[in-house]
Amino acid sequence: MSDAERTFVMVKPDGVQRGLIGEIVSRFEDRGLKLVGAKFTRIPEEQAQEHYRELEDEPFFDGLVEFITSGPVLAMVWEGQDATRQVRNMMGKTDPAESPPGTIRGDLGLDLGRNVIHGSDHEEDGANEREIDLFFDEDELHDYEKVDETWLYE
Ligand code: D4T
Repeated sequence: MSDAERTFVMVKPDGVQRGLIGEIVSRFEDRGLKLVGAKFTRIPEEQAQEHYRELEDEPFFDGLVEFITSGPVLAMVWEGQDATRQVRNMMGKTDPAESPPGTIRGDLGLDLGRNVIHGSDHEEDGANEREIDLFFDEDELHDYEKVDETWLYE
C-alpha cells in the first residue's frame, strides 16, 4: 500500500442519538478502511474547546462546543491509503445541504449545525496527529493485518 495513513473520525452526538453509528461504521468498513482505534466517550468541555480551537473566534463556537459535549460521541481512528482525503470525500461538505447524495452528510443530514460526523481536515497541516493525540493514548491504537489487504491494494 502506498500513502498509508491514519485519520481521526468522530460520530457526533446527533449521529449517536439518531442511531447512525452502525451505518457510518459500515460505510468505512465497506470502503476497505481499517479500524485501528475506537472510543465511546463524552467529551469534556476543555477538550472540546481544544479540538475546535481554530474556530474559537467564530460566532458559532460556543454553540458548537455545547453541542459536541451534549452527549456521547464515537471517536475513531481509521487507517488506509490516503485515508484522510478518502474519508473527507465520503463525508461530503461541512453543510449537509451542499453535500451530494451518496456522501454521509448528503444522505444522513440536513442542517449545518447537526452534520453527524467529523473527520480531520486533509488541508490543515498536522490536524490528524493533533486530533488522534487529543483523543487516544498510543496503546489504544492497534497495529494488525486484515485478511483482505492483498485484495484491496495492488
Ligand atoms: P467538522 O470539523 O465538524 O468535521 O466540520 P468541517 O471540518 O467540515 O467544518 P468546520 O471545521 O469549518 O466546522 C466545524 C463545525 O462547526 C459547525 N458549523 C460550521 C456551524 O455550526 N456553523 C457554521 O457556520 C459553520 C461554518 C459545523 C461543523
